[in-house]
Amino acid sequence: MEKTFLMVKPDGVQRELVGEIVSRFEKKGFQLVGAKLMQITKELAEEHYGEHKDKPFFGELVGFITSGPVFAMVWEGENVIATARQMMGKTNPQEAAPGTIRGDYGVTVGKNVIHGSDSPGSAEREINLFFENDQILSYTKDSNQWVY
Ligand code: DAT
Ligand code: MG
Repeated sequence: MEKTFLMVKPDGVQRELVGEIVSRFEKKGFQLVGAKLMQITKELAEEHYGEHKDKPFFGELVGFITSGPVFAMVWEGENVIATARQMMGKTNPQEAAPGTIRGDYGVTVGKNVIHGSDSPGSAEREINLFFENDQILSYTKDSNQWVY
């Protein structure tokens, strides 16, 4: 089954949106298989956002993502990578549709509440960057028989 890496950013944690965001993915029918509240180091932030290192906003991005605790998660489900991106909405909350997480809770691109892997390659890379193998669980969720 496909897995993706999702993370409530420091603004989402401070604004008490962790429960709301977890709830959206639970209600959708996806399965939580790993989660932790953590503080990202500068080194981890620079590696995680490595693809943006030459962008003008890179310094601001690293500063923001290390500015407070984040809630890192691994979710499992059929087509979860693309579906979670749809549920998050566009990167800029001003372009994100109402009903999406960024559309409902964000105002500016610099504080857009949630991160989600954008492809199978980045999902694998980001899961391995943030989680040890034994922090990702494999378990039967009985309600899956009503989802699949
Ligand atoms: P996404 O988080 O939707 O995958 P991305 O990978 O293009 O978006 O960018 C990573 C993060 O960088 C994004 O969530 C917010 C920040 N960011 C992107 N574009 C920005 C910009 N023009 N100004 C400031 N921050 C930006
Ligand atoms: Mg991205």
